[in-house]
Amino acid sequence: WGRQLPPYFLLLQCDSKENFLFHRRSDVLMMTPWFAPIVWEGTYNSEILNEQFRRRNVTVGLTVFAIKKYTVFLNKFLETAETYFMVGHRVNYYIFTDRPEEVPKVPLKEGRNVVVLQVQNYPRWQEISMRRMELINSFSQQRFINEVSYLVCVDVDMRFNDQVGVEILSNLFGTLHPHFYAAERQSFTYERRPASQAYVPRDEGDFYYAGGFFGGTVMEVYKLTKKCHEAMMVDKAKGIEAIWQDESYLNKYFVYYKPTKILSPEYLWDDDLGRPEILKKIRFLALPKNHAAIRNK
Ligand code: 2GW
Ligand code: MN
Repeated sequence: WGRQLPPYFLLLQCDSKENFLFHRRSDVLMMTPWFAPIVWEGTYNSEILNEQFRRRNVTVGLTVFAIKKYTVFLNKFLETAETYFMVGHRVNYYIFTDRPEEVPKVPLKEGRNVVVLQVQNYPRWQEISMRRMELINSFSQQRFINEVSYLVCVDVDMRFNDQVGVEILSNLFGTLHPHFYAAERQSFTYERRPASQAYVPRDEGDFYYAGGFFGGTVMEVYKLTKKCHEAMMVDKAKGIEAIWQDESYLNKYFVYYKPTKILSPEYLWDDDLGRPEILKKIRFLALPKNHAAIRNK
């Protein structure tokens, strides 16, 4: 049964990394003012977390969209996910695509499945990106709710590069955008036109979150995607599209429905930004893409 814990005052005095309860960093913010943990390497114990989630026999759904030429990203994405994503846990990959025949056959470990979901293509790339909210929403209700506990919703033009495990899971989580994790609120690229449903006033907003990595329980992701999709439809009817498409609506949502956990930029990095000392791990990395060649084909 339980482990033997040293007395509390010893923990406070103890600076040793040998101590299995020593998990803190002084160089980064580890918790929001609403008591949501911010996940950085060195702030948690994956052995304990893995035990907790294994005991619940949790299944995690990873949603990814590969429309048109973006199927080229699937092979590296899936291969690296097999190495680093939720190792030792049950995983369903949900691949939304208009080209099911281009989904590569990647060897999967036990307890892991690929589910191909055929969807239509939209001519505008902005629409492809934004319609993800609608599709995740409708499949959450129809399917995901019966198959998985948590959803992780990510971009496909990425590779896993280090462990992404159950430390990310919580009711509702978002990821600090790699360009803005150290920036001031004034510089966040929220939608600033009051006419848009994604509008965030200058004196509101806590962080700037990335559109390419969010998730939570199926119920919370259902609620998030519903609100974001509805907001997009209101804007569309008025001929407005938010400055960063789905990312803008996501950021609006997180201002008023605050995430219960936040992932550091370790979970969505771009090497164009170098590799600052603060990053002990780079877990999920943007692939360089030839925009001209891959877009609007
Ligand atoms: C996207 C832009 C231009 C031309 C095509 C596409 C495209 C995107 C496509 O042809 N097929 C496709 O499947 N996608 C999906 O949309 C794919 O899953 C991709 O990862 C996602 C977002 O597009 P992406 O990754 O090219 O745009 P980023 O990396 O600049 O994404 C950020 O900004 C987006 C909104 O502008 C989203 O918020 C995204 O989550 C952000 O990471
Ligand atoms: Mn991307």
